[in-house]
Amino acid sequence: MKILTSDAAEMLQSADDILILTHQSPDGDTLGSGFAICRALRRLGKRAQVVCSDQIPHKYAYLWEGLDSQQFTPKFILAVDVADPKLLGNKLSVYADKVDLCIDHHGSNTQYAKHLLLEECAATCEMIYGVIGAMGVELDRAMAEDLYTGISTDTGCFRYSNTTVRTHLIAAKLLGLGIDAYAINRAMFEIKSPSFFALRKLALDSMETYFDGHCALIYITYQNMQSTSAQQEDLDGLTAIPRQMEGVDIGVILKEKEPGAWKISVRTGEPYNASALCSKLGGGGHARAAGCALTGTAQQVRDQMLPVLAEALGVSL
Ligand SMILES: [Mn+2]
Repeated sequence: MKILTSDAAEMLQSADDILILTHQSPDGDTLGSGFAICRALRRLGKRAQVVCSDQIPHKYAYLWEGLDSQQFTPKFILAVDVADPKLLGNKLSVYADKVDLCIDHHGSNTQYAKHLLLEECAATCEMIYGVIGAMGVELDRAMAEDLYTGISTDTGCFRYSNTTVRTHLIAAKLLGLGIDAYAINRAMFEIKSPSFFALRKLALDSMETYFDGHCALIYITYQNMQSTSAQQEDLDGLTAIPRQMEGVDIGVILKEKEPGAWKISVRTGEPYNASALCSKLGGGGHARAAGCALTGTAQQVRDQMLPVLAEALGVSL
């Protein structure tokens, strides 16, 4: 059932022993939302704890600074920024049909929770800002850092088209609480591990262009991942690279997940349909971003891709 911000605030005010679920492969928005609301609930004297199926990357550690871990049997289950119970991941899947309240900004939310607070805005943290206010809790600097992190990361540092007047107004309020936005944005967007650079170097070296530069391919082999000790987060932004080169209409990333098993990600510019292209290889997705799975050596996989790419561009191989 869909509810309003004031209803969500009332529900949380009368709840106790609140378990806060975040989505797998956690990002700044799910974590910022979770820890901000956790701090607000604890301020009201309640027990509350944020949990995640996956290990949280250490760059987010400041989000829960000063929050100790609490053990209790949950009486109320809150999910934040989780559009689909599948996104809870393995460890939290036991709560899939037990969520009392979900606060989320994805239009694709599957309405799995008993109560749903849904607004299509830039970040769940924008909504949490409203819920904390409606609960009558005064924001402190730590909550402001959590909320700013989610808003900044989900808007690509206020660059994406989801950024609205309200996004900036909330961010301005948070800055007014004395947070160090420069340090947050540097930690979220600039600092990368040595593995990230090692992997990126190999990825750029592997780049190939086809069809008069209208198509670019990048390979990340299983061996590349092993030799650079790269983690999932070190792949950040790689799928965008081929399309960043001037003149490229179709960008392809070929990532070897296990020896001989490849995950292909395709990014296209208008009018090329990535989903239609990938469906010819057994995959699918969205008009501008889609994917498929192929097997073989790098060369064999490329040889399966090229005719489909040529057809999509309307050129001969
Ligand atoms: Mn989000």
